[in-house]
Amino acid sequence: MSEIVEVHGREVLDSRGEPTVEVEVYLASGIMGRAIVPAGKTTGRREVKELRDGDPARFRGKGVLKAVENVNQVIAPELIGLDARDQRIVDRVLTGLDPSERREGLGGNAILGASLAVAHAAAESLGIGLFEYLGGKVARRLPVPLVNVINGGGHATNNLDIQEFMLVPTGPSLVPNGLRATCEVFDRLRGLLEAQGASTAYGDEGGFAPSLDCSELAIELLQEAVRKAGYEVHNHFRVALDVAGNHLFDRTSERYRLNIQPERGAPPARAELTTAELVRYYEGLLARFPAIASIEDPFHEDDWDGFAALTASVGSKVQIVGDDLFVSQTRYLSRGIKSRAANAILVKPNQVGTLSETLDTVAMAQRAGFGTVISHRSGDTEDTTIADLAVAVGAGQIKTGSVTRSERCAKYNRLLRIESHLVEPIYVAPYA
Ligand code: 2PG
Ligand code: MG
Repeated sequence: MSEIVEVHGREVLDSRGEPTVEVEVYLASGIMGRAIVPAGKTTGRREVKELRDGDPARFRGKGVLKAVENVNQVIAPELIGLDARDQRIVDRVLTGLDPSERREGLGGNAILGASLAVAHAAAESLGIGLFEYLGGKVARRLPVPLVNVINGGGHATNNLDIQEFMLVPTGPSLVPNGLRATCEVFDRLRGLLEAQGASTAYGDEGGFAPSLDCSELAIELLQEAVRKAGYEVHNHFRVALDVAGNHLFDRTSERYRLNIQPERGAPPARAELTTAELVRYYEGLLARFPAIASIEDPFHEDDWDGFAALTASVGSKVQIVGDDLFVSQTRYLSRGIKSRAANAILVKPNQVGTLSETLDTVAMAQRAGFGTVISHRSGDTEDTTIADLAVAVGAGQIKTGSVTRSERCAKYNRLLRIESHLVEPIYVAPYA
C-alpha cells in the first residue's frame, strides 16, 4: 500500500514572491505526501544547482518550469512502483538520474522536492509524524532556536554588514517558553528602534532591518532589548551571528570590508581587513560581547585558513559554524573535520540534494562531535520539513528566522505541535 503510484510537480511561490518547486507523491493507499523546496539568496558556490528557466519573459528568468517538467517527465516514471518507505533506494534512484556533481541536469530543486515528498508520504502511510518516521520513538530532543531578529547583509537593504543577528534562548524550557521570551524581547526591540527613529520594516527572514552604522550597535541594541524585557543577557539569552563572509569579501583587494566600532562609544569606521586582522576583530568582538555563543561563516567560502585560525583561537568557547564552507555536503565537511576549520555545521537539505545525503551529513558531523544547526533558506514557504528533521536527528539547534512571517512561524508552530506529542521532550542548550 505504500507503493508510489503518482508523482506530480508544480510551480508555487516562496516568501520572496519567487517561483519554487512543489512535489506531491501519491501512494497506492491514496495517501499523499507533499514538499516545497526553499531557495537561498546568499548561496554557496558549491551548493547543488537550483534549476531556473532563464526565460526573461517569466519571473525575470527565475521560473522553475523546467525543474517541474523534470519531476513530471523524468523523475516520476522512475519512482512509480517503488515503495515510499525505501527512502535510501528512492534517493539512490534520484541521484542516479543525475550523477553530475551539482545536479545541473535535473536541478537540485527537482530532486530534493521528490525526495522529501516521498518521506512525507511514507510517514503519512504509517500514521506517524515525519520526525518519528525519521528518528524513531526515541527522538525527543527539541532544538534550541537561533532566532534571527535583525537582518542585514544580502537579506536587507540597510547598511548592516552582518547578515543575521540572532537571539538564542537558553533557559531550561526552550519550546514553548524560549519562544515566548524571544517574542517578548522582539517586541522590546521594536520599541527601542522606534524610539531611535529607526526603521522597523522587516528583512527577508522577518527580523527588523534598520540602518545602524555598525554591527556592534546592533548587538548592543539586542542586549538592551533582552534586559528591557526582564531577562538576563547570557543567562537567558545568548547571541548568534551569521556573518555570511562571502558578502564582505572583496576579491580584487582580497580584503574583508566592514564597518566597525573600534571601541565602545567611538564613531563607526570603515575597515578593510586581511584574514588575520579579521580573526583579531572577532576575538575583540567576543571579548566585548561574551554573550556571543555562535558565529556562522565568519570568512568567505574559500578561506579555510581563516576558519581554522578562528576555531583554534576561540573554538573551545564559541561555536564556529560552516555554512557556505561546507554546503551541507560530506565531501567538504570531512575536509573541515580534518583541518578543524569549524566545530559546527549548518545543514540545509537543498544544498546537498536528497534527504538521505542530508542525514549522512548530520551523522558525519555528530560522529566528529560537531554541532549541527538545521536551517531554512531566506526564500522559504509553509513547508515544515526542517522542524521534523531537527527533532529526528536530535540536532540540538534550528535556524529558521524571526518570530514574524508565516513561513518562519510555520516551523516554530510545528515544533510546538511536535513537543505536545512527545512524552518526555528534552531541551539541552548546546551552550549554557
Ligand atoms: C544563510 C541562509 C539562511 P540564504 O546564509 O544561512 O539564513 O541564507 O538562504 O540566503 O543562503
Ligand atoms: Mg549562512
